[in-house]
Amino acid sequence: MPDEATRRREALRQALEDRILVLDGAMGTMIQAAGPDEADFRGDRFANHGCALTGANDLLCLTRPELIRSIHEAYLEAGADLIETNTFNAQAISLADYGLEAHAYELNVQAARLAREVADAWTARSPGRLRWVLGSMGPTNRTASLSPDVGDPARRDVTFDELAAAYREQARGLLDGGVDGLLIETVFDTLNAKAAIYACLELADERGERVPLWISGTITDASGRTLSGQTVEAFYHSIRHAEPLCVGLNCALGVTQLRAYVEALAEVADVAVSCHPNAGLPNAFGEYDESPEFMAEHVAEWARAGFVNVVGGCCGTTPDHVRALVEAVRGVPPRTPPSRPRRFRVAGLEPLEIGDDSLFANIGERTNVTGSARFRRLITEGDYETALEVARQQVDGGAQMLDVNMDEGLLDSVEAMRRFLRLVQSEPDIARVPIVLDSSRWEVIEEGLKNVQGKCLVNSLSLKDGEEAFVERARRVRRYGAAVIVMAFDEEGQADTVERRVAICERAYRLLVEEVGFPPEDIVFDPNIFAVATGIEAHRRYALDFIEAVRRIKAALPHVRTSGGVSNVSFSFRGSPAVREAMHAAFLFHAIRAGLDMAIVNAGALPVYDDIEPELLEAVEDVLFDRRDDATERLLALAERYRGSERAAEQDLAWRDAPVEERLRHALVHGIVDFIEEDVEEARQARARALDVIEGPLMDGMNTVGDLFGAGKMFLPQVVKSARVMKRAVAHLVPYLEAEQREAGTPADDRGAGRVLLATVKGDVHDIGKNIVGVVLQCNGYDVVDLGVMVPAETILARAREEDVDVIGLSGLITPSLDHMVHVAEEMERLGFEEPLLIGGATTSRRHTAVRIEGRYSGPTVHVVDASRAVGVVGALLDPSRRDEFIAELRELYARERRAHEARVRERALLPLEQARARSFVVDPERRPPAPACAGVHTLAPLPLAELVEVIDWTPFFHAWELRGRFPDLF
Ligand code: THG
Repeated sequence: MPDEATRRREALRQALEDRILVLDGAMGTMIQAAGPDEADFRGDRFANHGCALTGANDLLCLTRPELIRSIHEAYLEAGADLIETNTFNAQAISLADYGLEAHAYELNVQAARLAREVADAWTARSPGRLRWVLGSMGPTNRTASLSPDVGDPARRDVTFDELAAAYREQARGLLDGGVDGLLIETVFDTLNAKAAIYACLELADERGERVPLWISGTITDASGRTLSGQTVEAFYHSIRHAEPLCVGLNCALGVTQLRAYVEALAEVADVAVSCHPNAGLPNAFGEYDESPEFMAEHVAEWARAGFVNVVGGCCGTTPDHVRALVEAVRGVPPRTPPSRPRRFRVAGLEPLEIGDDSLFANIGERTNVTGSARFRRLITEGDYETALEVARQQVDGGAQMLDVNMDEGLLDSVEAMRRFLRLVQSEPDIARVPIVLDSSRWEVIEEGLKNVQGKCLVNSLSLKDGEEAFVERARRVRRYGAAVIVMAFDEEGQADTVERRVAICERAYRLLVEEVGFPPEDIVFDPNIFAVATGIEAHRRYALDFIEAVRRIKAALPHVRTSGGVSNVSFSFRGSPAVREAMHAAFLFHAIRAGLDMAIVNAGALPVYDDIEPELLEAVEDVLFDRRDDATERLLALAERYRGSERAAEQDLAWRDAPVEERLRHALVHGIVDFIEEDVEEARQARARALDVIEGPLMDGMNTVGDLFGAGKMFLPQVVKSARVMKRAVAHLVPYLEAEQREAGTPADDRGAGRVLLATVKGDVHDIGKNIVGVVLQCNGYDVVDLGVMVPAETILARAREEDVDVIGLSGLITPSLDHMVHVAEEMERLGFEEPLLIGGATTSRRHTAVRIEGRYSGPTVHVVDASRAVGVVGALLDPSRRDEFIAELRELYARERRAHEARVRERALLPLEQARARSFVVDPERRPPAPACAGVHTLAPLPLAELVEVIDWTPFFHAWELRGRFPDLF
């Protein structure tokens, strides 16, 4: 490549760090304004073309080059730093509409040359200031993830391979014509974009060039998702492998509607961020109304808020818009991309992140033709609809990813993989979770990669066929943008000692990281779970050795994750589900403590560790830990007793004899719905009010669930079941609660004693606590506006205005919710709210509220410890005679909390390291909660953690960055 071009690309990278750059505005609007007619489109060259060409805008580069040149001129004259080639539709797939597909390459070369000439002329006039050309690559007129036919959801208009071929040709033309980068834009389907990325990466590799890629997605409506259903964060995870120079959003919405999404993108993207919005939404006449001033005013605010590195315009914008944008961002420093920690991140329609010690993830195993006789039958019989239900059950049962395996001798596995995954993509409840592509055949995995828009996990690669094949496939996996499971398997076979397991993983790690450039956080090692208690001497240490291998791999190989197929361990006990499930729960309990990050499990069928009968647990752990020579015999003998019996948790009805409070707790912990109505009814009749049942035994039961989850003794699938029981219990009580409310006297108007908005914040789906608060408030005469779960800040605040609420209550159970709450508080401040803000949910605390939230919002901010306090708090806030005093006391309390916090931080900082260690549970492995409860992402551990947090401000949990700086080795 000529030096001049390399220098320009380097200068572009540098310029993005130095200032906010301005991209040009719409090409289409300008062409329309010039009003070319059919003869213009045709020119001499296409005078005899077989079909009408009006609207084939890209063709004008050949037939009316002076028009396109003048548009580029106008934008550069307005001050744009970057112009886009007139090639939005110039690939064979879209050009086929005009019978122009044969001219794709030529069109791109010409368009690039044209833009290059104009840009270079401007650069020559002011050599200190470069102008760059981006090759525009639109989304095509077909979509790879959606069916064109409602009757056949597995149908597609276009395949990944067709898209990749068309994009490849387009990219080749653009590069040959001299563009400085490729802009894959207006991405409404991430699978289309992934095909474009695949083509561009492959081409760049072949040309030996480092081609800057720029990827810009489109949010199509107020759902905040792409047309194909991804959230902004899931979209970013899915295209991150392009290592883009810049990622952005464009088109579809105007500035006002786009703000929240640009902000969300700016939060997750560790590269430059761009935005080129429409001039508003098209009006009834298809025109765009937002004026240059209006647009510039908003964009200036984004720039000052630090959201953007590049701004520009899309449909409806003109040189005047660009001129206004140039003024708006002049002198405003560009956003500094955050450096994000290396984390395992995959995505379906929604993102999934696994951080250090933060989250253990279940992968549903049942969508596997070799692992489930039922699923195999459904697939071989072609009953895909019922097969989809198997997937749905896994996700409903708490699976956070889905393992899909079609390896069956008599099946066309490639076709089955394609068909099933396409169907999954059309079910939003299932497609929500990332897909694990499980096959021992590369063609099947590759077919999977070509049919899923999200970021998948490939299961698996190994050194079985030697280094060359391994490296080659890993390169391809990377180009498709997937993470990878590597099995501890090499040319000699599958590793079955700790040493071989670790050695193979180390070798694979070096190859992946050093030779392929694979990001270590995208690597998951599976050091082989084999069956124990097989009667074969050599198998006795299999479980122990797996766990030890996990420990060593995590210690030796930075940033990697570990996984395993848990049901393998219990193969010897087929026919005895109770024993198998006990083995799985016990195995997981210990493996997670050793650092296991994810596992392929039967998500609906994991008993609670503490529930395993002590005798069975001991026998199971004797086997898993190889504690006795006769461990297998003893477990087999015990299994006889369980053989054919129902599952452990359900078989024994002795719990029915306990007092009703105990029964309710039992039902909640074990997720048993069978008796819930009768038990709740019994409890209700023994109490004065239905509300007392919620505030008493049901809340107690949920607290037990919280404790067990916090201690790693329950897993997310089980907590999901508990939530169902709770919902059924509350549903039974609702009519009584309503009657009590009526008796208490219906308030004068429908606002009741006041109107309270409740929402579980964005990113969080947990709503039991919030629902209870809602019920309790309603029973006390308040009008509750419940927005449900996963509610973005802008929705919360828009509805709060609309409904004119008196109080806003935010709920959340997982740690990232804390940040979202801070964000809502900041937004309330920015938008001039004054209403009280209530904070509640398992990860929230008075300390966090005082230290991180209260200071961001001038209105009253209150942490509500549990649902039973909500009424008291809201009552005090809305009673004019008590309000001021209550708020003054609160402010004093929180100020004290902050001082105490600061004192603790200071004290820690002054403490000699040894003492800090001695006082800190963080460095004490025994007292450190196991993975699921650990801070970072998922935690429901209010109690043990709340106590422990008193001992030290645990960084990920409370974001105590101060400590991290001073005691780097503590964290
Ligand atoms: N590592 C990785 N991938 C894997 C495995 C692994 N994929 C496949 C497998 N192992 C994990 N999945 C399963 C799925 C089901 C069972 C075991 C492992 C299972 N099935 C019942 C049985 O065979 O008894 C079937 C019962 C039925 O037909 O319903 O146990 O280790 N990376």
